[in-house]
Amino acid sequence: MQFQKTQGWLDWYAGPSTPRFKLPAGAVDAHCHVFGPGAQFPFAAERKYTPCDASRQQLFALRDHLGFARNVVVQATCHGADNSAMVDALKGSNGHARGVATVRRSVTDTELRAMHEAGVRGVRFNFVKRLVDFTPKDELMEIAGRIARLGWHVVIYFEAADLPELWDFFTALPTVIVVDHMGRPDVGKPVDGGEFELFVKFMTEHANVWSKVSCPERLSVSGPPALNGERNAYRDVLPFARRIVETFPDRVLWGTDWPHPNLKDHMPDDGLLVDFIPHIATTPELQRKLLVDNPMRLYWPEEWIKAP
Ligand code: 0GY
Repeated sequence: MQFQKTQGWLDWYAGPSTPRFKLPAGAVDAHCHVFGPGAQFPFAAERKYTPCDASRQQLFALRDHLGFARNVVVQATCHGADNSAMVDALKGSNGHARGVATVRRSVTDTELRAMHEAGVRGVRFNFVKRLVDFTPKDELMEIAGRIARLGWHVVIYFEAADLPELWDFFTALPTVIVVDHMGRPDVGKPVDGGEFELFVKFMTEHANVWSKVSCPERLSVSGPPALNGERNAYRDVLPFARRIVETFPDRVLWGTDWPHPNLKDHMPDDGLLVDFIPHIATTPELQRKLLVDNPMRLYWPEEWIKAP
């Protein structure tokens, strides 16, 4: 099937630079997606955008170029609850990728078990209104109860302003919870202001809550490297990410977010994104936890060997 990309869609950046920061051995890109290819894995009828293609082969080429060893492939909303493209990526990864799925209440136990076999270890609940239609909370809670039995976790994606309303639901979830992109703080507000303090309190009071400290390119208002000419761009995001990494070093993950859906102004060079990491995780120990120990503990616990 042929798909017409959403008008103004920015394709992922071909020819990313080689990062100056050398990733630790065994590093995991814990948030990335595949899109189609649409001719093989058609996009969902209920999607809110139609992306460019971004295949598993292209994802794995980027992984090798940047120096990552593994990926966590998160189901993108353009595929709805049809996890075929994501599962195909896991199956083609030689055990080097795990996945996070989107499922509906109608998913069968057999389907869940097949996804587990393929490497799925979580489901994503998305509350970002421009990306998805509303799903009743009782349906999500029922799904959470079922996937908890498989040892999976729940990934949640929401915007900072919605945390107060979602708090009771999130804190009732029975699994590990992984928050996408620090709950999308407004980085124009102070890092010690009320909005981000609420997110820190969420993580402080609930030891089952983890956070991805990813997506500076999505959160930044100060602009991309092409505009300020530095490899450590997106400076306005630094204090937020650094605070989460330093306060919760054992509950943070990092990912490229390749192929970067819905960016309107610029497409980041993924090599530059990797060079952002040592500015938020400033010691080798913090870097090892962020990039190796934490994602391995969550996604490959059977292979994770705690560093001495
Ligand atoms: C991200 C962010 C976005 C999109 C999706 O699944 C998706 O469509 O996650 C976004 O538009 O903010 O994490 O990829």
